Amino acid sequence: MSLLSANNLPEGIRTFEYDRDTVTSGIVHFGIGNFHRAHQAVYCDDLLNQGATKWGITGVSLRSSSMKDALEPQDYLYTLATLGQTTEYRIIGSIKHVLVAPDAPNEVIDLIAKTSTQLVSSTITEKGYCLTSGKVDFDHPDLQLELASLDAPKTIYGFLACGLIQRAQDDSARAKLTIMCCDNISKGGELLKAGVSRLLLQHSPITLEWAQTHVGFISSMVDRVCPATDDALRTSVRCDTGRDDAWPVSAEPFTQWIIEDGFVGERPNFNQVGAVFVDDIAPFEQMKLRYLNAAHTMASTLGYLSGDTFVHEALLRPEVLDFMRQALRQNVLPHAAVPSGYNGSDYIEEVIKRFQNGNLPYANLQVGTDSSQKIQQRWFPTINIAVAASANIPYFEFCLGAWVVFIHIALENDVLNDPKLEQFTQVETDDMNQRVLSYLTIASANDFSFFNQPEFLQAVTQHAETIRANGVASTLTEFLVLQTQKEPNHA
Ligand code: CS2
Repeated sequence: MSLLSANNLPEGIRTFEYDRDTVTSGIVHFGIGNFHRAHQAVYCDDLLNQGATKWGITGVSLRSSSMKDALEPQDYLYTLATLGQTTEYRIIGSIKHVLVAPDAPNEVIDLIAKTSTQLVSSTITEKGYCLTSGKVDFDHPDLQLELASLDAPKTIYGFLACGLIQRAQDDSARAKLTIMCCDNISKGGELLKAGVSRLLLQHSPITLEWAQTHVGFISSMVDRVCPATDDALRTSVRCDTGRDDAWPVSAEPFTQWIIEDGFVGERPNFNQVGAVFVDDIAPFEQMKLRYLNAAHTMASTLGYLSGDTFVHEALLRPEVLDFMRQALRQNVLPHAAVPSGYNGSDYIEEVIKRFQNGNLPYANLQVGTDSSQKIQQRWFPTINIAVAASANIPYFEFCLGAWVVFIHIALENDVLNDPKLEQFTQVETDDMNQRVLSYLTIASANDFSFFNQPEFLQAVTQHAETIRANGVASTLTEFLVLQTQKEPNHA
């Protein structure tokens, strides 16, 4: 079996059509994970196929060397397996190199400073932004270290600040740079600007001044469901392509990229390969987070408690499918507008259809990873709006109760993967009301006004108690019977 290469591929295996030796890295991307490799890197591969050879990618890993270690021996090529009704394979060549920031900090800084770099983007997951209640938390230990000194940057903010300080030595138009967030967070570009600006104010006010005219911070809405890679995928790739790929990636057929058009340097023509540039990104971020991502966390939480491994298995349960659909229709749709040209009810059905893809092994525990950070973006804003409007949101009362039970059981099973793991383990009480208050506080719910509504919290506790005592299936069924009686449009 030969190592992955783009030569002599079997019939039907698509590969790139450009000479990789002519490709330069106009893009530096923080967070070379599966999502980036199945999303932005594919749009870049399409651009490179059109001859725009300056839009290759150098990846930066802020923590682990595992992706570099896996891809370097295969010259950073990898296989994308698109899991529709059939599986389609494609060799992606847009990633030219990967740096591991802790091992090569100066190379990372030099790359950000290099004027041939025109775009820095990020998929570092919610926890990578050091947020509390959706804002950059400058009390975070890593940011405290960087406020004291930029000699050893640790966060994306630190590396960007160091790179801009170096880049600011060149005052030309070539030095203009766009920094783009590609994570599932609201106003990600503004968060990047806030973190970088605070460090520049501390360490180089002159660079902060320079950045006002030379650096643009933008957000984007990214969408493609991409499961974690397992040995089953590696085996499929080996059998179907005749190549060994150390770290292939799989994804659903659907892909979407909406980009805030605030570029200040050169702008890759992503709109020529399926992305859309918009002036106002907020409606798209809101639709993605409060419909798709909110539903993903609902389905995966109920699915895990039901004993299912994957999201599509959970949605084979009528009670889970009905809950997710009605939660979106009854408790999200009235409080979260969708962009003009979109229909919320249609979007809900499209999301459900995508999640029901039985060829897409997306694990409930993968969605459950970092859930203390995710629900702040996905659930809390809608809850806050509804509670402030004195609107009933029984589905959020239920799924928040289910989330509390998920955290507790995942802890007992030693499978909880969350940046607040230590705090969760320190909650030792038999009182469910206390557990609810403690877990929600750990998830920063106390920063939201709904946390001061005792009726809401009592309902959450009651559901948590019943789910813990009777199991999720019967509790969910009873809940839905009640809701069906109350909701004339519950269909
Ligand atoms: C998922 C997202 O794991 C998760 O939290 O909800 O990664 C989701 O698959 C993507 O946002 C889909 O675009």
